[in-house]
Amino acid sequence: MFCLGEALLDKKFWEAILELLKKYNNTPHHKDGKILGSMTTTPHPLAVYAYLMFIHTNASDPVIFKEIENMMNEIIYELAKLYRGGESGILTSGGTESNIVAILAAKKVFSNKSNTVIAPDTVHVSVDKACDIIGCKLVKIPTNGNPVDASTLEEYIRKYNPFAIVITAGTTERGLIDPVKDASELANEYNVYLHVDAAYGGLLIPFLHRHGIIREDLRFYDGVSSISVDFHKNGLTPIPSGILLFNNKRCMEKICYNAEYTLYGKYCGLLGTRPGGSVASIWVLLKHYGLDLYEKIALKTYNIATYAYHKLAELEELKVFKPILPIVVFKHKYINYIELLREILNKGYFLYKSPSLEALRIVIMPHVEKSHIDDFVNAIREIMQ
Ligand code: 0PR
Repeated sequence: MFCLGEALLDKKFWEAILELLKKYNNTPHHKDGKILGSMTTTPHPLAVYAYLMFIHTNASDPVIFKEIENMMNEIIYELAKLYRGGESGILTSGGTESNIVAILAAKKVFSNKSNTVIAPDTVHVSVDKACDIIGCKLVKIPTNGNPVDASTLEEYIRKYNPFAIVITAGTTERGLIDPVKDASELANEYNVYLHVDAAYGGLLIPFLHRHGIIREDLRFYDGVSSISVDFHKNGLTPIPSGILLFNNKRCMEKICYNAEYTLYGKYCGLLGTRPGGSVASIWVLLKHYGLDLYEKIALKTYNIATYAYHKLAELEELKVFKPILPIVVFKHKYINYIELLREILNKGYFLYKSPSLEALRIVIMPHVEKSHIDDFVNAIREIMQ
């Protein structure tokens, strides 16, 4: 075994190791306020501590690591309160795996339907990936950058007889919220699997709705089969930590495979070995702070997004889209957005694109402060001078 023993006390040993690591330690850090486009953030120190404490554990083995299983059950219990339903779920590596697994479950539950998934064209690329892997056809509903409307959704259900509908609660490029309740009613009426991709919006929407900031809510309305939510986005836990919740155990059983050679006898989901540390990191934050932590984050990020919106809107040359969730999208009225992005990157900032709007995307994650926005707006002013 790697027993460091005496070496740990040896100053020279540490100097050598640090020297080695430092060569690669020039990555940007979220706290510098320059990473403004990515849905990543600095994990909470307690979450990191818990992750490290359970770093040796495998969340796919509830026999050896039954404590992880118990933590997972408590997480699901808490989330079931938030979403008012969802009796079972698995840890995933994030929104991509969650979408793939949800569509796989749907295909197995509704094997009598056509081999088609329908989704608004704002859907995340991982759904294209899922259909490629599973071998299904993905029909995208044109939305013109708006949440899908119920009558169009119904028209597509009638036309394609899909086995699954995927809608998004917090779209990647703009933070739009598809109508979860309307879609759930249609899913019920037409007996179709409805997956709600809330990878980004899952920890924001219920709280912003509660505070009257947004109209849409996110819950297990009758007809919603699964909801995915990523804790490594607004949940302050280390990557990878996604959760896929199912409204009933029968759906979840569909994505479990026999593995008789293991003590548990089966594996659920896409991954085999998966990090128990991720479960521990979600659990410790939920235990210590409760859902209040996420409520605070939702309100803080939303307020800063509103601040950023107003600050950017002061610049006449920009067209700024009003934030729905804490995503601020903007474009220059005359300069092409790719060209503008190049200038912004030259200033040391990292933004993403919203290609469907030919615009740029700022995601206000928990690490973003008002002062970061002020500095960024000054950088934009300099570019435009
Ligand atoms: N669903 C939605 C709505 C998302 O926005 C994303 C990720 C996913 C699913 C997939 O989640 P995972 O990346 O956890 O599998 N949105 C990230 C973003 O827009 C995707 C990303 C990831 C982008 C890595 C770039 C990158 O390098 O920031």
